[in-house]
Amino acid sequence: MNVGEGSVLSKVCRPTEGARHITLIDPAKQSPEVAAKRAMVAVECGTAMIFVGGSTDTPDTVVHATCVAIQEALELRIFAASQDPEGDEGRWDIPVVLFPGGAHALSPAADAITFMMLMNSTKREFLVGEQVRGAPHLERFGVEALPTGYVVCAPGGRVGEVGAAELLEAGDTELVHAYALCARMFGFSLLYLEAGSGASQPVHPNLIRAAAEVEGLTLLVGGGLRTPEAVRAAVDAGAKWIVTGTVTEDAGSMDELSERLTSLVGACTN
Ligand code: 1GP
Repeated sequence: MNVGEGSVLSKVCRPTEGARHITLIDPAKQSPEVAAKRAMVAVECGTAMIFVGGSTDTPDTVVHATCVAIQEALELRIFAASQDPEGDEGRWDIPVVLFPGGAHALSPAADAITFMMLMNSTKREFLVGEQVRGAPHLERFGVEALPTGYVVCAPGGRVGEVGAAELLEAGDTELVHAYALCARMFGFSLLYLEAGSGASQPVHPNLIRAAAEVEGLTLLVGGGLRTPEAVRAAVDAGAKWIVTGTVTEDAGSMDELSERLTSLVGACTN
């Protein structure tokens, strides 16, 4: 729900102390109604952006229904806040951003999309093929593209396999630095270091640190971040956005979700 002034990109790249938190909702993992409930709990806990996507084989109808449900829930919260003298409408001004597995997972109801090149893929499809297929749809939808370099690091998980990525290992600091330089030279604004959803280990802080040395990119880090300590290590190394998905899906109740997200969001700034 991008109702404020300015583009989503300007909000995403705004310099901040510490990092901000993104909740990734995979439309394949729950109904649109449950996705919207989870997203609202996440915003209450301080998450600053919602990503919708993840799985590679979700049809766009499911992605769209999830985006619509989340946007409607945010609109209701904004309306409620506008009726309350002490309400804070800005709190609910949260971008809903597609994080697609391919050109099939798009929706006009999103505010923006991480328009990604999987930079260390060995397949044309993920370097530029899906992007060429998706671009005309995005143009028609008027969904803002956030130019993003996407680099998959070990262990890499399913995205590493499906994306045929040459995984970066913990010691590949020069290589990740070169990828970051390359991303900036392509004109990308965002660089996303990914360990894979549900990864046993998150991206090694040395890789984050080496990528963060390159100025002019906003650094996102995700995959396997489950504890405040792991989040803190990523933030200390230079991550500006922390992405978590599995902790949201795994939570047994909305209370448990709230407890988990509060501690992870807190670790982004403390
Ligand atoms: C996946 O980085 C995200 O693209 C989130 O990973 O599910 O491990 O939090 P998790």
